[in-house]
Amino acid sequence: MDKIVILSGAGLSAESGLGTFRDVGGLWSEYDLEDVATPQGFARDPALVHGFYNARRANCRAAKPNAAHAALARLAKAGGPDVLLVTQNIDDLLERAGAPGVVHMHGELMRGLCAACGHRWDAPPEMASDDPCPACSAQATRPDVVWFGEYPYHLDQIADALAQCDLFVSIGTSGSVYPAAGFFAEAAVHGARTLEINLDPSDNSGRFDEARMGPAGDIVPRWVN
Ligand code: BV8
Repeated sequence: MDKIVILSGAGLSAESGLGTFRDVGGLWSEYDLEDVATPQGFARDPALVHGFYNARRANCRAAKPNAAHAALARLAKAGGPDVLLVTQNIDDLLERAGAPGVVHMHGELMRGLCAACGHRWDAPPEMASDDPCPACSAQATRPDVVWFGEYPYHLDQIADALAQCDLFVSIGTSGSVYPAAGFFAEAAVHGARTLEINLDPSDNSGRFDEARMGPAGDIVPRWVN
């Protein structure tokens, strides 16, 4: 079997009702990214940021995986170590669809992080800064997500996979946030074929070997099968 790396973005979860960021009416049209997705914004107003993520956590709990999540879960289960699901998304819909080994490079909405000791735990529905850390009791609770200016998670594991894969697939991302947006070029330099599945052209459309435009819920199951 080909070794495949699949990068997903907010468009993968759009048909599950979770907002994207940069589409019309997206999250960045309602909130200023600087206020809710940077460490500086969190330092200025932690309650605003926790409120932003508590609302998204409630939406996520109410959402259901869609046909694209289910198809990727089937592929990852069948492919074992040859298929790596890397996601920019912080929702847990791929896991709830049964996908194994999902790599959340921008963190996970359903986890809390202690800024004092680094402990991570399953987030309660509503999280606040003064929630005591279950490990060290410090009141330094933040969402376990990667904000702008912070280092994404699992970059070494992702770089190794990009260097060895035969096929790189990008699904539901505008290709506007780095380093994720550069992964397709990294894979291509190492000889991989590249495929983009997206509703609309992204920042890097035209630089992929192949593109299939349309809703992930239609395109991904057909591509997987
Ligand atoms: C970092 C938080 C240091 C969690 C997010 C070059 C190299 C490295 C860094 C940079 C660089 N240039 C600039 C930077 C800095 C910065 C950056 O990229 N800025 C941008 C704005 C220019 N990057 C960082 O700060 C990153 N960290 O750089 O560390 C470093 C340096 C070198 C090397 C390594 C590290 C940290 C970035 C993470 C920020 N955190 N979110 C959260 O709240 O979720 S980013 C945020 O945007 C989300 O994580 C999201 O995943 C991400 C990308 O957005 P998309 O998923 O693409 O969503 P979007 O709405 O944009 O697009 C949706 C797409 O879906 C559209 O194309 C649409 O057509 C499509 N679609 C819609 N519906 C459907 C669909 N497709 C299919 N079917 C549908 N139904």
